[in-house]
Amino acid sequence: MQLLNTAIRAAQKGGEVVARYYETGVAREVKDDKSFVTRADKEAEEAIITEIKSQFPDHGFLGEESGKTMGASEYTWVIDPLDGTSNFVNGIPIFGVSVAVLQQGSPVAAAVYQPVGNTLYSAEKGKGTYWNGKPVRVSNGDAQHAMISFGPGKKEKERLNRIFSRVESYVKTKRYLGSAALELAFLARGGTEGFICLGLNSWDYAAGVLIVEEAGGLITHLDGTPWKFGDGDSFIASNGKIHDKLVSLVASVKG
Ligand code: 2AM
Ligand code: CA
Repeated sequence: MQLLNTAIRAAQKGGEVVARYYETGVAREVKDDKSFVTRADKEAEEAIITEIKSQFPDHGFLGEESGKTMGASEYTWVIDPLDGTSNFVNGIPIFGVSVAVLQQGSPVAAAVYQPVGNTLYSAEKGKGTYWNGKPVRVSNGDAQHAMISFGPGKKEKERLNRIFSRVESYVKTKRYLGSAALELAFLARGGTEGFICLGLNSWDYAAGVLIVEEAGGLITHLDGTPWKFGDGDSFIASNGKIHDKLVSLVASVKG
């Protein structure tokens, strides 16, 4: 519980920083000013790490900004202070702060905080997923009525685009939302039915994957075999019900 509370508090502290930058920076002006985002990122990550260190001074860290610091303990905090950077600079409020803690390499507590709207998603291993403090589960929606979102594709943009087109006739709606952490959280609370991701960085999804699994969702490799944190940056996450459908759709698109 102390791990979860710290994850939540740290994500909210980071969120206060990025929200302040978001509100004071007119999107048009910050769009071409990379230093604005860098400052927001750095300051938010510092606020997050300060909060965690006040509770757990010997834990390790892996942050998008500060890189990896090994601690003396079995716990490592994986932090993305601003997930959805492109949305942030374009004045689109789909961005969040992602904080997860790994125990021996596996996420055990997680928080994803969306500052605009003050929305918190959290999960603790074996204890379920919470949306603003209320327990939530993945949806029971079938493929025909599904909304599926997609990660950025990293080095496999063309393949991702082909998959994006391929699912057209099998699902109701498709989205690139631009924040993997939030997309996993949206799936967990039943807002969407799936998230297909071909290459991310581990800080983008460390919190989100626990939030999905604790909400009853399923995450596998692209070929449908079991996936766990540390297995790599490409996976299919879903409500479980449409999982086989997504796996077969992805398989039908040649790499
Ligand atoms: P970021 O905002 O922290 O950069 C966008 O679809 C999602 O993918 C976000 O989670 C974003 O994180 C991440 N992302 C953006 N560009 C990326 C890249 N080149 N490689 C991996 N992940 C990326
Ligand atoms: Ca990110």
